[in-house]
Amino acid sequence: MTPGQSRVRASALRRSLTALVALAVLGTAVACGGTDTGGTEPAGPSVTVADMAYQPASLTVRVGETVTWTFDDRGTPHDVSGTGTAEGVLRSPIQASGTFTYTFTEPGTYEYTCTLHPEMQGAVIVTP
Ligand SMILES: [Cu+2]
Repeated sequence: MTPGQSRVRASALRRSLTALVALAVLGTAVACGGTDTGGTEPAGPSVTVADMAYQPASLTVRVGETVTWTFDDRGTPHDVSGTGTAEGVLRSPIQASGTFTYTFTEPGTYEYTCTLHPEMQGAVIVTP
Protein backbone atom coordinates (compact mmCIF):
# COMPACT_ATOMS: atom_id res chain seq x y z
CA MET A 1 0.00 0.00 0.00
CA THR A 2 1.08 3.62 -0.40
CA PRO A 3 1.88 5.86 2.55
CA GLY A 4 -1.33 7.79 1.80
CA GLN A 5 -3.52 4.72 2.24
CA SER A 6 -1.77 3.91 5.46
CA ARG A 7 -2.62 7.33 6.86
CA VAL A 8 -6.29 6.91 5.92
CA ARG A 9 -6.42 3.54 7.67
CA ALA A 10 -4.77 4.90 10.81
CA SER A 11 -7.28 7.72 10.91
CA ALA A 12 -10.21 5.33 10.54
CA LEU A 13 -8.77 3.17 13.28
CA ARG A 14 -8.45 6.17 15.57
CA ARG A 15 -12.09 7.04 14.94
CA SER A 16 -13.15 3.49 15.79
CA LEU A 17 -11.11 3.53 18.97
CA THR A 18 -12.63 6.87 19.98
CA ALA A 19 -16.10 5.41 19.47
CA LEU A 20 -15.20 2.36 21.53
CA VAL A 21 -13.84 4.48 24.37
CA ALA A 22 -16.97 6.64 24.28
CA LEU A 23 -19.13 3.52 24.50
CA ALA A 24 -17.08 2.17 27.38
CA VAL A 25 -17.39 5.44 29.29
CA LEU A 26 -21.13 5.50 28.62
CA GLY A 27 -21.46 1.90 29.77
CA THR A 28 -19.63 2.67 32.99
CA ALA A 29 -21.84 5.68 33.66
CA VAL A 30 -24.99 3.60 33.15
CA ALA A 31 -23.62 0.85 35.39
CA CYS A 32 -22.85 3.38 38.12
CA GLY A 33 -26.31 4.92 37.82
CA GLY A 34 -27.84 1.50 38.22
CA THR A 35 -25.94 0.55 41.34
CA ASP A 36 -25.66 3.88 43.12
CA THR A 37 -29.04 3.66 44.83
CA GLY A 38 -27.78 4.41 48.31
CA GLY A 39 -30.33 1.92 49.57
CA THR A 40 -33.18 4.43 49.40
CA GLU A 41 -34.35 3.92 45.83
CA PRO A 42 -37.70 2.12 45.57
CA ALA A 43 -37.38 -1.38 44.15
CA GLY A 44 -40.28 -1.06 41.71
CA PRO A 45 -41.11 1.52 39.05
CA SER A 46 -40.58 4.99 40.42
CA VAL A 47 -40.95 8.66 39.57
CA THR A 48 -38.91 11.44 41.12
CA VAL A 49 -40.69 14.75 41.65
CA ALA A 50 -37.93 17.33 41.38
CA ASP A 51 -37.04 20.52 39.53
CA MET A 52 -40.73 21.24 38.90
CA ALA A 53 -41.16 18.03 36.93
CA TYR A 54 -42.02 14.36 37.11
CA GLN A 55 -39.04 12.28 36.08
CA PRO A 56 -39.68 10.30 33.99
CA ALA A 57 -42.72 12.16 32.73
CA SER A 58 -44.08 8.97 31.20
CA LEU A 59 -43.77 5.51 32.67
CA THR A 60 -45.07 2.17 31.42
CA VAL A 61 -45.93 -0.54 33.96
CA ARG A 62 -47.98 -3.72 34.06
CA VAL A 63 -51.25 -4.27 35.88
CA GLY A 64 -50.57 -5.01 39.53
CA GLU A 65 -47.38 -2.98 39.72
CA THR A 66 -46.92 -0.32 42.36
CA VAL A 67 -45.41 3.01 41.36
CA THR A 68 -43.59 5.09 43.94
CA TRP A 69 -43.32 8.86 43.60
CA THR A 70 -40.51 10.41 45.61
CA PHE A 71 -40.93 14.09 46.40
CA ASP A 72 -37.53 15.73 46.42
CA ASP A 73 -37.74 19.30 45.15
CA ARG A 74 -35.79 21.17 47.84
CA GLY A 75 -38.87 21.98 49.88
CA THR A 76 -41.22 22.93 47.04
CA PRO A 77 -44.49 21.05 47.61
CA HIS A 78 -46.20 19.12 44.84
CA ASP A 79 -48.83 16.46 44.43
CA VAL A 80 -49.90 13.77 42.00
CA SER A 81 -53.43 14.52 40.83
CA GLY A 82 -55.08 12.38 38.16
CA THR A 83 -56.75 14.12 35.22
CA GLY A 84 -59.27 12.82 32.69
CA THR A 85 -60.14 9.20 33.45
CA ALA A 86 -57.61 9.19 36.29
CA GLU A 87 -59.31 12.07 38.08
CA GLY A 88 -60.25 11.01 41.60
CA VAL A 89 -58.39 7.72 41.11
CA LEU A 90 -54.79 8.85 41.34
CA ARG A 91 -54.55 11.32 44.16
CA SER A 92 -51.69 12.09 46.53
CA PRO A 93 -51.59 14.64 49.30
CA ILE A 94 -49.63 17.83 48.63
CA GLN A 95 -46.20 17.02 49.99
CA ALA A 96 -42.71 18.51 49.98
CA SER A 97 -40.92 15.30 50.92
CA GLY A 98 -41.50 11.61 51.38
CA THR A 99 -43.16 9.22 48.97
CA PHE A 100 -46.56 8.35 47.56
CA THR A 101 -47.37 4.92 46.17
CA TYR A 102 -50.21 3.68 44.00
CA THR A 103 -50.91 0.17 42.75
CA PHE A 104 -52.46 0.09 39.29
CA THR A 105 -55.10 -2.62 39.00
CA GLU A 106 -56.68 -1.60 35.67
CA PRO A 107 -54.98 -1.17 32.30
CA GLY A 108 -55.09 2.27 30.76
CA THR A 109 -53.35 5.60 30.53
CA TYR A 110 -53.32 7.56 33.74
CA GLU A 111 -52.45 11.19 33.17
CA TYR A 112 -51.76 13.42 36.11
CA THR A 113 -50.65 16.88 37.03
CA CYS A 114 -49.69 18.93 40.08
CA THR A 115 -52.57 21.02 41.39
CA LEU A 116 -50.10 23.74 42.45
CA HIS A 117 -48.19 23.73 39.16
CA PRO A 118 -50.47 22.73 36.25
CA GLU A 119 -47.51 22.91 33.87
CA MET A 120 -46.20 19.77 35.50
CA GLN A 121 -47.52 16.80 33.51
CA GLY A 122 -47.03 13.09 33.95
CA ALA A 123 -48.51 9.83 32.77
CA VAL A 124 -48.45 6.19 33.72
CA ILE A 125 -49.35 3.73 30.99
CA VAL A 126 -50.61 0.47 32.45
CA THR A 127 -50.49 -2.55 30.16
CA PRO A 128 -52.43 -5.77 30.80
CU1 LIG B 1 -46.10 21.14 41.94
